[in-house]
Amino acid sequence: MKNSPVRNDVDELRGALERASFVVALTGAGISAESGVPTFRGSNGLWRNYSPEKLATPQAFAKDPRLVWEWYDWRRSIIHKAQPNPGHLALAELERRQNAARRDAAGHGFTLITQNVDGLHDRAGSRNTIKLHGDLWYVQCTGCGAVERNQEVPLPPDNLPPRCRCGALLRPAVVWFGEPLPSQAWERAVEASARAELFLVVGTSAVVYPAAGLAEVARQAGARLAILNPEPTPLDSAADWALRGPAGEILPRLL
Ligand code: BJW
Ligand code: ZN
Repeated sequence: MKNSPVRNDVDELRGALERASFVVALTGAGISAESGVPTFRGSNGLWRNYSPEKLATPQAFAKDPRLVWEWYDWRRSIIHKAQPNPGHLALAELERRQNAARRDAAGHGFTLITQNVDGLHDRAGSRNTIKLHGDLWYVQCTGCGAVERNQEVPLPPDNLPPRCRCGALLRPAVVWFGEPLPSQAWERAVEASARAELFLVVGTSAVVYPAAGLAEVARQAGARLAILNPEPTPLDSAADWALRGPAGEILPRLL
């Protein structure tokens, strides 16, 4: 626990951002909320009364692959129509500024780590993005393991669940509960977090691990921590700043 009270001061955080050589941002579903993409938790995260914890699992897919694909097809249809919002655009701009001003050996002054699978950071222009939970626009064969891009929206209803050329079921190339995160992405995320001077946690309930643990990795290594969220999160008490409000309003004010 920290001794100093958590601060809610955008101007002060902007100053810390300007001085930091290496900044990391961890984003969650909340950053895409203002683009019209439902978050996972909370009443608007529900789909046909199923909680994401019931659908985003290998067990749910094994039991009813069509149901799980219907959920993903619904989400893909929403995300396909969605546009990046000012929060996504501000993080892409922050990356350009940090990289122009200060570069590490690999040429980076900023790393974006996202739990999101929607691709909106890519579409906003972010380049150095680590995707911890995969990408909704790729499918993976449960038989031969082949991974390929698939942007068909909606998927043909008579072809749900979709199948690979080898005959086995295709699944979304995302990380479900109980599955390990992609090892290279995870290693890069830990390494970046441990090097961060300033660590921003944007639009995540911070209840899903190991992603939420990156904030603690950063803090233990000496980073200052800022939480941007309209609601309290379990990380707030360990943070230097907790800015309460929508990411699409706060992030542009930090630039
Ligand atoms: C706004 C806003 C606005 C709204 N602006 N903000 C330690 C302790 C306890 C449990 C575990 C642990 N370690 C591991 C576990 C188990 C489990 C877990 O964490 N469970 C907990 C839930 C209890 N973790 C796992 O299983 C992980 N795997 C693992 O640990 O593997 C170990 C292993 C090793 C070796 C072999 C085998 C296994 C995997 C986790 C995978 C999570 N997958 C999902 C689905 C991805 C695909 C898909 O999209 O369908 O990832 S679940 C879902 O939750 C999704 C998200 O990325 C993730 C996080 O959710 P997020 O982004 O935080 O969204 P919300 O909805 O929760 O929050 C939105 C926030 O936005 C809210 O706070 C709002 O207030 C805010 N907001 N408007 C800013 N305008
Ligand atoms: Zn196959």
